[in-house]
Amino acid sequence: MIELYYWKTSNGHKVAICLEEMELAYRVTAVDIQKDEQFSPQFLSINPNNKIPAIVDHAPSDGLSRQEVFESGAILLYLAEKTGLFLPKTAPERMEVLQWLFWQAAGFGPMLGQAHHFNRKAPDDAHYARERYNKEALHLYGVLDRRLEGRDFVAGAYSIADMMIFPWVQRHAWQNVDLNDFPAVHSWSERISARPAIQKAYALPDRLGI
Ligand SMILES: N[C@@H](CCC(=O)N[C@@H](CS)C(=O)NCC(=O)O)C(=O)O
Repeated sequence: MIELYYWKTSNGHKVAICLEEMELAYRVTAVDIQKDEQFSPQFLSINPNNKIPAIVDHAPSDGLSRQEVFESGAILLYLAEKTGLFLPKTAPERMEVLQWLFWQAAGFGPMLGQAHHFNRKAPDDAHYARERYNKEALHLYGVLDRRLEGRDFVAGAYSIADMMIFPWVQRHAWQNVDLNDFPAVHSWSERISARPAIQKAYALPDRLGI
């Protein structure tokens, strides 16, 4: 059984999607980040960086009694290695997935997170920062759009790289991005939205009543 420490944000959705796609049994502990529950001593003992998502695997494959993992990219990689799913076993296909996974973790996620903040929360005089992150968002969507031209998924078959990137594209309006300007991203996003596991993952907040 896997315990998912979760809130209904893009980073939280990534792991819910992955667990649903892999059909793994899991239970959810909601960590309401609007109520600062990520700072509870119990949660900090799992993720000292006070951010969801995190997991505790109570039946790791190596026979240990538990394995804790934080950082969404590390969690998706852990689950892919545990199940042997959604990550090719050999190079160069494996490296292709991993480089797009890291691209999301190191660039697409953090930059778009700043765009969310400055577009939605910062005071009116934050013009410079807003411009900077909106411009960076357009650059990154351009990179993704060129990558997806003529491809169904980001790196070969549907993989943990797509699961990493998709929930942030779902929030394109918060980033002042019009998906009509990025047709390959748009059709990829529709292809992924149609997957039953995605629909189950996005129904999780309602299921939890949060
Ligand atoms: N790099 C981290 C980012 C996680 C993250 O930013 N989580 C946000 C919600 S989407 C959070 O928990 N914020 C609470 C806080 O910073 O106190 C990952 O990919 O897991």
